[in-house]
Order: sequence, then C-alpha cells, then structure tokens
Amino acid sequence: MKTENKLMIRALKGEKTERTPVWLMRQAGRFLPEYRKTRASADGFLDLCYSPDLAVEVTLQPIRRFGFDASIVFSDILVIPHALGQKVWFEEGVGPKLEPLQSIADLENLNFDKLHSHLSPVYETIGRLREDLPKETTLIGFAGAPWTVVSYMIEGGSSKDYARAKTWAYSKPEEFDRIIDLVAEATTRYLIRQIESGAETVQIFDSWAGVWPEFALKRWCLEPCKKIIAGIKAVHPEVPVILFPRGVGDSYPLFAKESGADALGLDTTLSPVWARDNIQSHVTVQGNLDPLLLVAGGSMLDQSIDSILATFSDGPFIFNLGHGILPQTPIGHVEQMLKRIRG
Ligand code: 1CP
Repeated sequence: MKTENKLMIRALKGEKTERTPVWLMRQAGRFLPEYRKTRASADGFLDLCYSPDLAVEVTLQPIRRFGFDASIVFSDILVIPHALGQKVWFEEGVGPKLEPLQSIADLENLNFDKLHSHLSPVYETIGRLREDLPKETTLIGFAGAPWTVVSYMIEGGSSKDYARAKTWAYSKPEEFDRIIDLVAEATTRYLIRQIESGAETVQIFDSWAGVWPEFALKRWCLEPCKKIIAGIKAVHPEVPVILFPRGVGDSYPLFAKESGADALGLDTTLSPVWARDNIQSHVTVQGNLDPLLLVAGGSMLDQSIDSILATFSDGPFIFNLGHGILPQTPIGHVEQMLKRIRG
C-alpha cells in the first residue's frame, strides 16, 4: 500500500478516518514475554538496539500479536549521545547511565564524525522493517527531543528534579543553548536519515518537557523542536511529524500553533474536551489513555476508552496512551482495549 493511503498517515495529515488508528508508545518491550526472551539472548540492551536482526524481531513482535496500525522502530533515545561520543550504558534493574557532562569543555569530546556510521544499524533495521511489515502498517521512526536527551547527558541518567541540568541552564544559558543546539542538529540529521531509510513518519519524544517555567519551555523545548521539524520539512515536506511535549499543560496550544508538527501526543492529564477545543482544532491529536488504566483493566478501562473515542472522533485522531505502556500490563487488557476501539 502506498504510504499516503495508510490509515495512520491519513490521520496525521488531518483526515478524520473511517476507523481510529491505534498504536502504543513503547509497544515493543518488557510487557511482552517474547521481548523478554529475545532480550535475554542479547548481550545487553544497547546490543539489542544495534543488532538489526534482533531489533527487527522485537519491533515486529507487537505487530504480530496485536496488528497495531503503526510500528515504531526498536531503539532508544540515548543512541544520540552515544553516537556523538559520550559513554552510555544500561544497568540491569537501574536504567540508562551516562558519563555526565561536567563543564562546557566536555562538549569538545562530542562531534558528528561517527554519527551516521554509529547509527547505521538503526537505518538498516528501518529498511528491513519496510520489507517485513504488513503492507497496511505505518513505520514510525523516532528520536528524543533535545531537552529530554540533554537531561540524561547532564544528569548522567534518570533524575527526579533535573537540578544539575536546570541550574546549568539558568546560570549559563548560552552554554546550555550550545548543548541543546548540538543535539538538535544531530537529531535533525538522524531523523532525515531515518526517513530516507524508510520511516514514513517520525515522532519526537520530549518526555520531560513538563518541568520548565514558560520562558524556559519556549527556549529549550519549543524552539529546538521547531528547528528540527523545519529542518526535516525543508527536505521532506510530505512526511508528517508527531511531537510529544509531555506535561506542558496549558502550553500545548502554543506547540500546536508554533512547532510545525502535524500531530501532538497528548499526555494523560489533559482534559479531552479541552484538548479537542484547543489542540485538535489546529493539529491531529494522539493519546491519551492513562497507562495505569491499561494495567488495571475492568470497567473503568472500557469507560475511559469510550470517553476518549467519543471526544476526539469528530476530528483527526490516533488512539494511544498518555505515556509508555508499563511492564506490568496484562496482555489480556491490551486485547480488551483493541476490541473496544475496533468494535
Ligand atoms: O530492560 C530493557 O529491556 C530496557 C527497557 C527499554 C526499552 C524497551 C529502554 C531503556 N528503552 C526501550 C526502548 C525504547 N525507548 C523505545 C522503542 C520502542 C518500543 O519500545 O516500542 C522507545 C520509543 C524509547 C524511548 C525512550 N527511552 C524515552 C522516551 C519515551 C518515554 O517513555 O518517555 C525515554 C525517556 C527513554 C530513556 C529510557 N530508556 C530505557 C529506559 C528504562 C528509559 C527511561 C528511564 C527514565 O525513566 O528516566
């Protein structure tokens, strides 16, 4: 099937589709027994990301089981700092770890020399997926937004309050701009190459955008994402871009009007009626079922799905969660959800 005729792409381009396309953020991963099995056969998490055979397999697993309308290539947002030359590793049971940037001098160690050669397994995975996916399934490429990626680069891993990164930004904003700009440029090149390898749309995850006051949100989330999207559109104007500025609350309409994204991922806490009136009137919306409702199941899951569908189905809409699927999600609840959406 031609890309432009696929359900997900039509929704991204602003069409109200005859059926609601559905996929789940982080749909390949720990909630699937077949993922855990493949994961155990790899040397480590990054090895999985950089082995096209394994990455293709885990990307296809949720499609085989559930037949989602879209497939997101299996990788991680932290391959970008890794490709720029920063030390990145994953600790079992802990999560991502990086050798943190301590001062602006550390930026000298990062460069684009090996960007595409380092990331070539991801490009190869994308190319193979286009061959292997069902003909109607849309292939999504992705990257982290600069701020979300930079938060890990400075904090050295996950963080509760982003104190080091935010203090750096507020005390030396020009330095912080340089770090953000470097990652924005790398991300633009990365996403363009993903598209040229076969990705039919791309999603930018700004998972930690919700921690900033408005002026900082504009400078370090909106502006860099806008620049990345403009960079992609300059080369591939026909490719829709999804932006997920998680947690930005009443700044969502600003992202809808100014980012240049074709669609916004809505997080769990946004009121669907408010989002319909203030966001869906400008761009396609994607979301926003609470991942814990999918863990709980039962009648509250059904009611929440019905209410999301009823609110958004008069406009361009893609059903998804408000954040990634949780590892403890029962598979039966995902089946229940799909039955409810598809009727
Ligand atoms: O143990 C394991 O198997 C590793 C768990 C895991 C997985 C399955 C990590 C580590 N990353 C991934 C894959 C991944 N990450 C995908 C692939 C597609 C899919 O699973 O369907 C995607 C899109 C991501 C994106 C990602 N990684 C984000 C943005 C999305 C989000 O959930 O907000 C973030 C913040 C990361 C960082 C990261 N990588 C891994 C973990 C556990 C984390 C989060 C750590 C934290 O909370 O700070």
